[in-house]
Amino acid sequence: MTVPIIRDIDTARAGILRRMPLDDDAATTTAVAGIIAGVRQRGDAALREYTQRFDGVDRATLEIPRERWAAAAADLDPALRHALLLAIGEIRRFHERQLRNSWVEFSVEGALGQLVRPLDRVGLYVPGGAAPLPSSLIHAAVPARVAGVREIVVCSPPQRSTGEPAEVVMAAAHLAGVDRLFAVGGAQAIAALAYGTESVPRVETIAGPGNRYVIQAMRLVYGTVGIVSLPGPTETLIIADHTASPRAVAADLLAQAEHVEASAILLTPDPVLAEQVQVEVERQLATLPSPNAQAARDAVTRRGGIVIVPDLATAFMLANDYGPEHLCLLVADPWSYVGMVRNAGGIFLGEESFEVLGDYVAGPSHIMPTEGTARYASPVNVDSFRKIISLVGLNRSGLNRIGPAAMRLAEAEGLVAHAAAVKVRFESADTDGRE
Ligand code: HSO
Ligand code: ZN
Repeated sequence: MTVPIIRDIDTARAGILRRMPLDDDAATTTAVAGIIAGVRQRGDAALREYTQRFDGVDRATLEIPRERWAAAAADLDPALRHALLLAIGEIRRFHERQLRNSWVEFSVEGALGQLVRPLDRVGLYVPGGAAPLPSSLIHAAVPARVAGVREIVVCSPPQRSTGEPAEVVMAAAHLAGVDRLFAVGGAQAIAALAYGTESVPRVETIAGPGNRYVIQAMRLVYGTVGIVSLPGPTETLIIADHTASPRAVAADLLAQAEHVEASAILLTPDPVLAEQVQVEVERQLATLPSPNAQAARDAVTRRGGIVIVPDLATAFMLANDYGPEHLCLLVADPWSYVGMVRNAGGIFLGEESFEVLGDYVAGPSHIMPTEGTARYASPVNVDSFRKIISLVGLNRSGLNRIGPAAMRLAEAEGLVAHAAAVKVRFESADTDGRE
């Protein structure tokens, strides 16, 4: 099956633009709840048992010593090491620009303000599996480091062949300045980070992508621990006009389509481009190896396609309704459309600024909101790892102005002791109980 061309907007809306809900089936939930209970009750013993069962690895200790990841970084292919360091530098610089200061505003009534404080300890999940993604480690660890987090703990499943996370993941942990690394994956890793075990410390918040077990575990432990986001399969929506290169459009669709369960969609007002891209996608698909080609074909045919829209305004309306993780603009003067975008994880502007650069080296975290959560959520950023503490430092003049209103509101709520706490401030000093 080739990538379909959909000529009717309602068909597109009812189909590829509707998103099939990800089935969080009852069996997954039951299995995950059992794993979480096991880790809560039996700590490391349960972690070792699940690691044996699910990863086929029997480890006496779960933590990977620092010297081990330092060695992995030292042994890394120099070009790969350089690429990781370049990416880390770009990500750091981008996130440094996000830092917000604490502020205190003084007036004759005293002061109000807010402290911005980094979280003490955060947990990052890095998937293992067939293709471990070191980029996902650095796209979470660097923002956390820039945020000022005291301790960054990474969990990543061990590979069956080595009993450790992939070399390149360990090397990335070293280069990104992670503090601790555990060879634990799956729902059990999320449970360990949420509740703590003898060896894995409990964290304040967890970030990172994962498979359906990992994501379901995040749902179930949310509240006990912060969860930055629930990343689902990656999504790309390209808006292109007659100025776009069919080869670049097809390449960008396929780049994201090769991720597991991805979706890749093109909206264009140009029927000629639509057909050229359809041909290009086939041509380029033939050059991909297995299993990437199968995954990519699946993404562009079953969960994606090309939609012909009447005009670019309609394309942006559909894109806003869909709220893609990645919105790629391959149109003349892409900057002129930025004001129209309300929902997207990231916007990629122009042919030289495509999403793969964002996946690795552009600077913003590639962990972006999926499944339409861009309606309310942001990419991973420094504030994912920081919190605000409010400061209230009023003086007598402030109290005089707003205190009576507090008292009246307390009375309306029947909260007598609240009202009394205001009232004593207005009673004379010689009855206040001081010596
Ligand atoms: N496009 C993926 C991130 C990624 N791509 C990692 C390559 N490696 C989700 O945004
Ligand atoms: Zn990608």
